[in-house]
Amino acid sequence: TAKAFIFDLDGVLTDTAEFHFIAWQATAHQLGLEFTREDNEGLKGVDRVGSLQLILDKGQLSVSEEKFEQLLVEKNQHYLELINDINPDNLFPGVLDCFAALKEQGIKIGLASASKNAAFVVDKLGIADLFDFIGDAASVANSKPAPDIFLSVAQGLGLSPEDCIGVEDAVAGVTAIKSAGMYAVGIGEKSVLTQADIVFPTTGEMDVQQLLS
Ligand code: B16
Ligand code: MG
Repeated sequence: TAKAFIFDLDGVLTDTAEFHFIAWQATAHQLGLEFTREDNEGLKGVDRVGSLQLILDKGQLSVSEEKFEQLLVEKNQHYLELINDINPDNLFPGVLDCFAALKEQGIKIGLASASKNAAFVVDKLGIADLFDFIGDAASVANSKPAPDIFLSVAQGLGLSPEDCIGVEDAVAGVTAIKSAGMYAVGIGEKSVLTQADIVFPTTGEMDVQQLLS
């Protein structure tokens, strides 16, 4: 049976996607581009640089390297302002019960987010101390769908990938888990997360006992 659960952050433990959406939309509008909620769906699990590139590609726009960097900095400042007030109420229902159930059975808990703001966010959510290891998106070479972040967390936990269960809401994230050689739990729709070994509609509905048996 598994020795650790490694969680994605946005879309699994909390909904930061809404704040990313507001900030990216402001960036897009500033560039004279449209940015819809549907566009935002395509950015889930994609890192910051990749997200801006997708927005520019869709608008068939190219900017200088300096401008690109400036847009990234501005978007992140805006995003940080937007998430400044998040608190434990922003946790998805059932997350704390799930963590408690895992701890009770001696299962380790890791975090594998593509976000460079992940440590700040889990601190705001009041769950930072519950993790045995928090991955650092800034220190891995390749972002999701590459397995790097999940592998780095397994290593940080002192476990081999086969002993870990990854939990993800994004297609790129599920691919990352499978490439890492882990069992993949998808959160969302089965028809979308086709590579996942099992899918639950929400994190709160995830059956920890079933996954550990
Ligand atoms: P940042 P996750 C991802 O978080 C988000 O889903 C994605 O939309 C965002 O662009 C990415 O983090 C990078 O975030 O700009 O804060 O570094 O789902 O991997 O927890
Ligand atoms: Mg996610």
